[in-house]
Amino acid sequence: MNSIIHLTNKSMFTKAIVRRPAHTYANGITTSNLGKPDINLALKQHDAYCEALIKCGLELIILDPDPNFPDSCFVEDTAVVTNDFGIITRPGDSRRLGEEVEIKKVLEPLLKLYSINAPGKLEGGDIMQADNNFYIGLSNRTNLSGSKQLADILTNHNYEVYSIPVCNLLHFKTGVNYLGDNNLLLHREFCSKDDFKSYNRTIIDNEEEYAANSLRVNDYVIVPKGFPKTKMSIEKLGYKIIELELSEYQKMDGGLSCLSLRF
Ligand code: CIR
Repeated sequence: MNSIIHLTNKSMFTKAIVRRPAHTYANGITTSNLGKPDINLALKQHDAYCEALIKCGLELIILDPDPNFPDSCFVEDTAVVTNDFGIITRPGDSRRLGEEVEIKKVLEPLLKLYSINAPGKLEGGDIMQADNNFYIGLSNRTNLSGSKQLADILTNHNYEVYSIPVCNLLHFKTGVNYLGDNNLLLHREFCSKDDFKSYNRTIIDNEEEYAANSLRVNDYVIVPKGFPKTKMSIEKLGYKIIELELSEYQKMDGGLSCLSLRF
């Protein structure tokens, strides 16, 4: 007999900020060894990403490319946003410092804003919200000062905050993502797995590691194309799926969540 799964959507998103990759995109930071990205294909994949967000019901704010910052399409790292307020980050790799300036201008009329200040470093890819909880990954991009500043802001807004070490991964959300309904995607090698025992954990094996960064947006979960086991596991949880080809972003260490700021 089929079971009926009731999925909730506690925080519906209505908007997203995205930024198209610039012609300098291939000069960005990467450790992937997957080769040089093709900018024309990256732009096509970005268009499909935008269409997917629109299908999920979001109104998009699409920023022009900034050739001075080859990684600036990865807007998620420049801010942490909730439905009520935002925090402008201070990117942890000096090559990305300054990307946050434009994002601040865009968010200022929309949300009450805070900022992470020096010596704090923090990137949005290290921050995961799971309902009333926020997890802050301590990585090469997010330091203790950044984490402490963010934790103070979030606790003042009545969120529970946890700081968790990230090992061998670029960002926290490279290895862990919350889908809602207590469901969590977790890469098998994630070093702090025991911190998530209270969740219904879907463990992602090494060969599908990239799909640990799948993204719940309202009624859908967006999943990178080419990871059938993860796709099937998420479908079994009862979610509707949108699959997207992201090869040109994977080449630059970027996943689904990094390409937008959703609120
Ligand atoms: C970087 O290394 O900063 C970029 N090439 C990739 C950033 C990916 N962002 C994310 O996972 N939130």
